[in-house]
Amino acid sequence: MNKILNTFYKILLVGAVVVATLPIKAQNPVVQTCFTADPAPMVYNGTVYLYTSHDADSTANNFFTMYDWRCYSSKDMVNWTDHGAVASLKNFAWMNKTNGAWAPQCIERNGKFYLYVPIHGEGISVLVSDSPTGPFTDPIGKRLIDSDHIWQDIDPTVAIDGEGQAWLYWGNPGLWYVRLNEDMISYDRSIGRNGIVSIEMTPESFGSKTGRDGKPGTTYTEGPWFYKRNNLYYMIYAAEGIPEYISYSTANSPEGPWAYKGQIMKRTDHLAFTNHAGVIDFKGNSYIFYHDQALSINQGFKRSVSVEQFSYNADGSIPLITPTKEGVTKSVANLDPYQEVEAETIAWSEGLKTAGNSQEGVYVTNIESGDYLQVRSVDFGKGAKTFEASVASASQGGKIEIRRNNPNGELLGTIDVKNTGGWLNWTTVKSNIKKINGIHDICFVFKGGEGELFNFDWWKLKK
Ligand code: FUB
Repeated sequence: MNKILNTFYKILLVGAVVVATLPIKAQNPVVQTCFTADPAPMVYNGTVYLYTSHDADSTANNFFTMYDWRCYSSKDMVNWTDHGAVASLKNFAWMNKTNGAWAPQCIERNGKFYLYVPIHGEGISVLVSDSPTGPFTDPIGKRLIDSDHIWQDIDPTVAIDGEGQAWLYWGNPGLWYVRLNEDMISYDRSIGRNGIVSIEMTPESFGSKTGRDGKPGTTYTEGPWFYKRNNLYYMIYAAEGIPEYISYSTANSPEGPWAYKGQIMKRTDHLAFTNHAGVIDFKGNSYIFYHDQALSINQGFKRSVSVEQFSYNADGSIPLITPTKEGVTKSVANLDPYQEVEAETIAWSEGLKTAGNSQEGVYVTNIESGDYLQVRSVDFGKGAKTFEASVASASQGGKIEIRRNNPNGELLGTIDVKNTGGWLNWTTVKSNIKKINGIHDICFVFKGGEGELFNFDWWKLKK
């Protein structure tokens, strides 16, 4: 993937050279180190956890090639920490699918985290963890949704209403729900058909379209995102297709009836043939996550999650939102560089990959000369004297240049990395850093000879 990306980023880099003293403005897509799709943001404890599906670098059989689910987190909406793959198809010992890890959603209840996942062709299942970043385990050893239409059982979305009732919606091209029991891993079998309620799809509820068979239908296709805000229930979804756009409906009750409200993100050129939205409020702002194909240059099975900030209208309606390259440029918190900062906390990067998971540790890898990563809104306070980094190298090593704002910005310091005897043989290296105070974006620019230089685990400043 990186070599394709390099061409894309070279265009950005040329731009960066021209505006060497300006910060990099592009924040979309959110993740540049791999392909991500089907965003499912969760706000918990002052942090946004962004769960995604994951399009593999190598597409098999010209179809979705998806093995695991990933998680990223942010306290500021511009720097995202990579927690790696937090669950995968291997979590489900009872089935033997090797592809089909589609759109997830995670929710917290009573200190436990429930990750609802579809496995294409195997219906919807649930995993549970004590931590938002896993490890997740399978609490029931079978699929959760016991339906007779498992191929249509994709894209679970879950919310807990004001009375503490959890509702799980899902489906393509139908829309179904269950009332989850308090344990979040079973549901009330007394309603609908063995607990599953099928939503009536009417033009009043989901807009009208003429189907490929010439028959009237609704615009609803897939990717529902269900939530409550100010006493109104929202159902955001991918509509029509292909390509899909994003529409929404609202209701006064979690069970409907739903009223169609129109489009909120139109089809545009750099979007993929699918789209899939997740919406949150965080630190007083509203954000919509979606996916596009910007990193893969128009390959619909290699998608990337992007995000836009938006404002609800006074009546609770959602305006039409334009997907942008800039994304969210305003951070809602500053980053403290005097604590260890994971190297995989990235606002923007070029040429890099990450490896590992949050249990064993995630680190930045695939570092070659000229690659860089940017971290935004770093609060230097009254200034630092020293920069420290944890690195490992089985090759000749290289250098980390610490630059202000962008890869060509003012040089604040340089750190030498030597061979440490192994790619996971971590050592802490140090250098002096020029004293600057206040809040700045910084770039780590990696320099050296041919091939991979070193791995990078964390960094920090010292006063
Ligand atoms: O990512 C696989 C599928 O594509 C999802 O389940 C749908 O929502 C669409 O995004």
